[in-house]
Amino acid sequence: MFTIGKKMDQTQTFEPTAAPLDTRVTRLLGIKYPIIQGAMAWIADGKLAAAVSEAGGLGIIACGSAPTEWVREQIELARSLTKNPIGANIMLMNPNTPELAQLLADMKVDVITTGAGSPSPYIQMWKEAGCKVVPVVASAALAKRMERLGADAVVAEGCEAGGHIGELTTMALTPSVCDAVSIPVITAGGVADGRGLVAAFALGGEGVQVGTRFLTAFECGIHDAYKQKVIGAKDSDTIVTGRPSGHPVRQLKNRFARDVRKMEGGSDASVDEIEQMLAGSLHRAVTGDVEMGSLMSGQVACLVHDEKPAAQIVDDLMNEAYTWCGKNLTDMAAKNAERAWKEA
Ligand code: TUI
Repeated sequence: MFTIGKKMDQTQTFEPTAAPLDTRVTRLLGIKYPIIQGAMAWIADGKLAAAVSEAGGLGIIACGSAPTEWVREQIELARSLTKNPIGANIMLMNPNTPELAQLLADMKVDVITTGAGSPSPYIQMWKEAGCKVVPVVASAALAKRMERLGADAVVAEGCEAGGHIGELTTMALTPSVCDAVSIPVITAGGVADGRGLVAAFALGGEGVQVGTRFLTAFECGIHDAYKQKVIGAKDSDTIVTGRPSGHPVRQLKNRFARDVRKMEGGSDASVDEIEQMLAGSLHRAVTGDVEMGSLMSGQVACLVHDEKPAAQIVDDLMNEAYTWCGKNLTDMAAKNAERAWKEA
């Protein structure tokens, strides 16, 4: 049983009901459900990660561009809140990556995910420290390279996702990556409910990574104004900035995103001016500036209608998926492990 405080003066109890689901991903990571919480920079801290891990999924602390000491504290916090495995994510564009990579190895974090680049230089060190290594990839070519270097699984992230994205949709990317590698593939980008989980399994996935749905978890510390923007979003309310610079980022439409797009679209703004505008934009959003902050979010914000405990988000995802296709989920996962979907 979980006791969850929504606000300081209010507690709710929540009884999880979903049966465990056995897949190669749950076995590899030592978790009950094949649900990984996406690493959202400035957002996914030790408290959110611990709530997801305690609920039977895998919570991930996003190192983002935070100082090394903050990351250490969040790992310690998460470990004080749950005995279940937890993960940490390194965003490889961060210049502090070598120091963070060493910290995660020293602290023997159960699972390390990476984004926005290739973690090749660090995989061996992490494996030697006993960490499971799960790079996020946006192409089959990178997935293949990661498998060769010893990755335990990959997250195939389609461009429906929020934040920094690649080019391919989830619908094309998951099966393409499954055809390229034998290790388990975890589908990300566009998954916010049980239908998304079933769809991910139908594409060959053996687990899902879910980010946007957790933005409105009670344990997610972003400003309420950001949460309300996610809850109010329609399917057409996200926009991608950064394509001209080669760093595309999906976020909710607001004045900031429109201004950036205008500057990118042939105005006289210099690269420096655009970079100045981007600096601190996610932090502004997280602290409540919903007009001039970057409200990173996936397209599935349109499927998020309420705030609830992380444990309930996990439980709902599983129960919806079971309602949709029951025990077939276990069979699909087993067939996906064998890449056996072409057999009768
Ligand atoms: O990393 C993410 N999403 C992120 S990181 C982030 S922090 C940020 N803050 C401000 C500006 C920009 C970013 C916010 N969202 N997702 C994982 C991901 N990785 N998506 C796509 C990729 C990816 C793309 C290309 C991974 C590898 C890659 O190519 C590397 C190679 O060498 O081929």
